[in-house]
Amino acid sequence: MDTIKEAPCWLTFLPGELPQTSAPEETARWELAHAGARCPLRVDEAMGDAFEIGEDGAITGGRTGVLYGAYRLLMARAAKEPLPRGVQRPRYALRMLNCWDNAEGDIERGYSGRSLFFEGGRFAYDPARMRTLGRMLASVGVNVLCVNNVNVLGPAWRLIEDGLPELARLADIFRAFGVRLMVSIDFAQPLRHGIPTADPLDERVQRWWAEQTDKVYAAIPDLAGYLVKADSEHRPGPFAYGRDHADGANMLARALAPHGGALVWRCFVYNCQQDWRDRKTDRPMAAYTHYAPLDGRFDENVILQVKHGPFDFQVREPVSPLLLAMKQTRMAVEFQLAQEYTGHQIDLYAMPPMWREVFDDMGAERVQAIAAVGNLGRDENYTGHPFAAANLFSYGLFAWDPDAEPRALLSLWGRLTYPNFSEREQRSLCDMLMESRAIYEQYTAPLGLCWMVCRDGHYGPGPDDYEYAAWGTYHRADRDGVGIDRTASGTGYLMQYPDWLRERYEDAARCPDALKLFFHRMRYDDVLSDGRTLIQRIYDDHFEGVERAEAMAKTLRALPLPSPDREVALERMERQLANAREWRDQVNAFFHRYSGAPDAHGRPLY
Ligand code: GCV
Repeated sequence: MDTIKEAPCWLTFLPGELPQTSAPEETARWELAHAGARCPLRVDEAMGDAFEIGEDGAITGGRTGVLYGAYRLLMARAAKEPLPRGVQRPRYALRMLNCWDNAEGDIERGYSGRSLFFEGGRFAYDPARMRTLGRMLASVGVNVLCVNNVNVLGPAWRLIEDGLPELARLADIFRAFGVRLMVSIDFAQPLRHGIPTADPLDERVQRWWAEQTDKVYAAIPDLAGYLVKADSEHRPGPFAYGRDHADGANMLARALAPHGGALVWRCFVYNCQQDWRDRKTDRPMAAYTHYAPLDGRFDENVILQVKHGPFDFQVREPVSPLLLAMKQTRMAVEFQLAQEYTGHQIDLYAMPPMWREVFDDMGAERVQAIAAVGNLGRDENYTGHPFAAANLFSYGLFAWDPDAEPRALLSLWGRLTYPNFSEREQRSLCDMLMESRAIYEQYTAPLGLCWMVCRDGHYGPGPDDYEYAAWGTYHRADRDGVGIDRTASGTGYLMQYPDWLRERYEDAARCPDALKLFFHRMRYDDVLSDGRTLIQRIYDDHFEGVERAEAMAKTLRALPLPSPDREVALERMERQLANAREWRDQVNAFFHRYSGAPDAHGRPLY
């Protein structure tokens, strides 16, 4: 019998012993019985993921629905929250977690240790940790787990070939938690089999994918599908054969269709070999330019997965215009729980307030699925910083119900994770998380400017690190001003938006301050809505961001966090403070040297 030493993260409401079940409804029964809850279960297969908790505590639902119902009931009891009433149905059928784990055991943009799944080119996992992960995911409703990196590197291509028996064993473990596996595949995989091309319109290629996919489904009949990164950052794709992405995606989708699998095709496609001297190519325009004209050409089982902003998970971006453009295509929005540009799970950055903004602008009905890059790893607490688990927890519940309020999600996480806290302590933890993103934003790149991060690893400041590089990520700061005009008179990016968003951003004076430098080029002495000049606002934000981080550190020290969370969180907070000060001083010095403007309050500029 597998047991875990201590209930990790928010799973404090479950016993340490782990279920050894093989189907979700059995897991539901096991969890309820072991938690001492006498709740009858009624399985109504037609309900799928949905469930209803009756007045008498009976749970009715599909095979996965009863499992979600069981977890919600136990969570609500532990957090002393009212039980959800009426039928609870997830907004999206696919609530996906994309892990960027490499077969060699490292994780691309991973900040919680090595891979939970792989080591040395093969599967190497602790079955108890897999079951714990299954529990974590199912408890918040995540139902698809893509185990390997979208950059299919090293031996990862073998996963759907001789790696199938092992993949099938892993799928068995997760099946008990209603979690279906997905795999990232290499578009050029047929080239490994003596086929001289990966052209999606070539019959030999189509046949190879159809036959290989039959073998995959013979091993794992409920695989959720394939995830593909093509023609992006040097990955192979249909462009090499003069084909477009509808040709590429549909070819794979047709191999999956007989098995009910989804083909999830990422839209992170842009020119990563740009000349910084070129002022006409504007990277945020790329995804819309490639995909919007293809609307209506994708097969039913294709889902286009689009990053929430037009760049790449920056601290603040507007919603991607592509998400608003394709009305005849199934779409998924992609978030990144791994804090690549948002503090590496060292600095605090709770994401729900950002998701709320994206959904408020996009509208939940614009997408048919949701995905997030995972923040998991082999660290004892799974997410590096114990508070980074709040992002995984909240993501699952948000994917289930995108109308959820950020504060409610974070507060539920806090109450489940630290049941020893008083009401006051719960409130200060929640306040801290709720303002963590705003604080991080204040001490990093100003007002939606993006890309002032250190190029080597993406942690810490590097104001000019991306300025003369090939990635299409420029701020164009000089002695007069900073930013790129993305309106009709500039690059024209703004024209990719529907009218109501265009109107929000197009006038520099009325554009919200938070995105001012995303959309406009401004002079340092331009005056913002609050009467401050741009340069003074940059200085003020950076000083204030550090002061607020210091206040957060004080709050953290006063919380009765249990060990080892306390030691880990305090040590990371010291690193966050050092990082915040470095950002403040480098960004302020950078703009001071260009503008020559003193700080109105005489604070040190270097
Ligand atoms: C998986 C960014 C990251 C890459 C990542 C890529 C993507 O560019 O830095 O590590 O690659 O996004 O989302 O495909």
